[in-house]
Amino acid sequence: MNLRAGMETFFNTGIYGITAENLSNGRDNIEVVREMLDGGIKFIQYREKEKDALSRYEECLILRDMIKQAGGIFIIDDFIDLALAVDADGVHIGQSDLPARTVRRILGNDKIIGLSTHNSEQLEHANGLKRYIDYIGVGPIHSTSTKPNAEPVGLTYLNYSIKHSQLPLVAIGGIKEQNIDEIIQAGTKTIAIVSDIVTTDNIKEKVKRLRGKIFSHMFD
Ligand code: 3NM
Repeated sequence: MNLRAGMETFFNTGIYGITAENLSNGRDNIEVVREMLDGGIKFIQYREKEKDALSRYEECLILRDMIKQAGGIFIIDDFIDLALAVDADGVHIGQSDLPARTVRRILGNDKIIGLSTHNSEQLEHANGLKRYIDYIGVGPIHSTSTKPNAEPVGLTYLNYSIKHSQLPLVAIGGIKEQNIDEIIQAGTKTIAIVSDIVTTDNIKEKVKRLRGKIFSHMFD
């Protein structure tokens, strides 16, 4: 596989961290990302739908420098212009965003592109887009108040995608320390967690425990 620069980090990180300031118990995204990095997360997505463009831009300039210094990869959810403006490492897009091929044309060849998928048809379609995208999201595995209107896909679709995806995948949605084992045992190497990390008092220790579970399974 010919990996885009930075994608090796995707495989090595175990946990894919995603911001959610509204769930972070009064802490801002900068503080939360600092803790994630200290806990060893190297692949971080900025997901922020509420703030205005200028606030997002100013925050992402700081995050980009912090994450770069820590040797991490910085992905921006949805906003292609923001990713270009702050020279992030990539973007994550959903099924109703601009087509992957168009996003690739806008971003050029060096940026990472991730695409959310929620069923087998979308997975097959993503396989056909593998020239343009670098990884897929698979979820929501369980129902989650972080994305309340999304229908959970369960382990059935996770197992299907592990078998059939021609791209690296990240499992997401309702995954927590208490139920992560079944996701790991299914063979998932990269797992995205929002609320179980950002709501925790000691994010660094939480992340260490979660990553430890994934890596100990790999060496079983
Ligand atoms: N994307 P939590 S599920 C941002 O299925 C997001 O594409 C999903 O949050 C998808 O870890 C989700 O708190 C929310 O359940 C994940």
